[in-house]
Amino acid sequence: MSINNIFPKNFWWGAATSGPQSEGDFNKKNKSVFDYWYEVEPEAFFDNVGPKVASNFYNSYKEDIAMISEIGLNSLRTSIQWTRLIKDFETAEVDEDGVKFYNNVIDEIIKKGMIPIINLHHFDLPVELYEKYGGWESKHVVDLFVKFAKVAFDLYSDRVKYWTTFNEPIVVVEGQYLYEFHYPKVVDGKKAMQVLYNLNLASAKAIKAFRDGGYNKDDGKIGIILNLTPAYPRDKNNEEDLKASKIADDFFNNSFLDPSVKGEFPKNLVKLLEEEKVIWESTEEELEIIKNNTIDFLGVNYYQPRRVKAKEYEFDYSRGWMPDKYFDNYEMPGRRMNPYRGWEIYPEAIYDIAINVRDNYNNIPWYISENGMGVEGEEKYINSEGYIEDDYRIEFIKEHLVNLHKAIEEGANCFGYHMWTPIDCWSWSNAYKNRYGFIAVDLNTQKKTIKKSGKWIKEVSKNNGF
Ligand code: BGP
Repeated sequence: MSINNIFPKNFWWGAATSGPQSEGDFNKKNKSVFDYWYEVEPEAFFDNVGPKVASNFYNSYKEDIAMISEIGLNSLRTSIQWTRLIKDFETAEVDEDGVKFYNNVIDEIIKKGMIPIINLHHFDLPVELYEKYGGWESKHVVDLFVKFAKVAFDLYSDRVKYWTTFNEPIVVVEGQYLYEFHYPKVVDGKKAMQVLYNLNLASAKAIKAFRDGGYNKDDGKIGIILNLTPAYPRDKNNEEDLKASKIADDFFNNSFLDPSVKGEFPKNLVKLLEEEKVIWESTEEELEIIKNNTIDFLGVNYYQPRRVKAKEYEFDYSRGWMPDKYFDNYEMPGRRMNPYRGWEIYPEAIYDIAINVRDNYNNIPWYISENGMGVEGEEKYINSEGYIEDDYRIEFIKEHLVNLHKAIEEGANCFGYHMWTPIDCWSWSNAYKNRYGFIAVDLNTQKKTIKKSGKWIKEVSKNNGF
């Protein structure tokens, strides 16, 4: 077999999941906003399935990690649930069962020869902190997050060398404060911008705590996971379209990428928010913290591009100011879609992201921390041997990897590729509608079976390419 795409030495072949999407709420003493949302509005979740059982990782982590290592992965990301590790959020007093559980998970990952990457926040704010303080609207919550982060570093950084502060923080801004797809479904542009700022501050403060505490001494590194959705203009020769795409990029990508890598918010964004009188409250001291505590490495989640055009109609202020004042979404004719998720498939964007990071973000070390394809009704692809033949997923991965490989050959500093997700897991309000895993879960029995893509990735990992 000839291998056309060889990846750099020690490349991470892995996959990502999160605490709230895999563990289930077994023995958890506190509730996240998702646990709570399911309690009060179960019909908001596909087939009324909530996060209670998820993929049962709390109970089956040993078997699950064994399966994940069986498909040849050398690295695995999950997250620590704030609501599992911490009993009292103000004092950061731990819950002993949570401490033990994450100890076991981390030890097991390492025992199986994989690198653990541990994330601290995957949309799962404790609901108590929303009720008391308005969640991420509050700087007190920022400080409570830092306390939680310190506890996690203290407990696990002897074994965990790769930490990330947040997964897709812009989704918190979009889902909770602009576009109503996550509880509490507030629509408030000004609050949204304060939350955006506070999340950046929380990340920087956690990074500071990591370095001040010396958790980086023994090769420990800390980063952030951002979902980058490059904004492509309808017509790149049309100035208005181009302007619209630049503003969309500033809002949805650079608003976290710039502070995380360069320590500063994009100047044009700040100017625009000042003019609109929706700029966040900040202090000199906080901005210094953001400036001085940038990331060691970047995780990029890439699923879909964003296509925009100049505004066609005057902006409707009925719900107050919104970023959408400056652009309209553009449905490009002929675009390739994943119909189950409603996301465009455009593998070339991985190359564009890589070149952007190379040229405009100091070529910082980074990896693809999520990429994947959610498909509904995969049981129809089960073959006579009893496993899912997901050739569409293999094709999807190959196309993305070819683009990544090309960028690496041109100097992109990418050290890994992680799929969303190792084992089919619970996906927020889509619950178990679309499946993403290398390994399937039968929800009735919790039986797990390796898909064809799982067998395929094992070869890719073994050969360090394909
Ligand atoms: C990313 C999230 C994951 C995961 C994935 C799939 O944005 O980080 O948590 O859910 O998307 O998307 P979805 O679950 O919405 O189909």
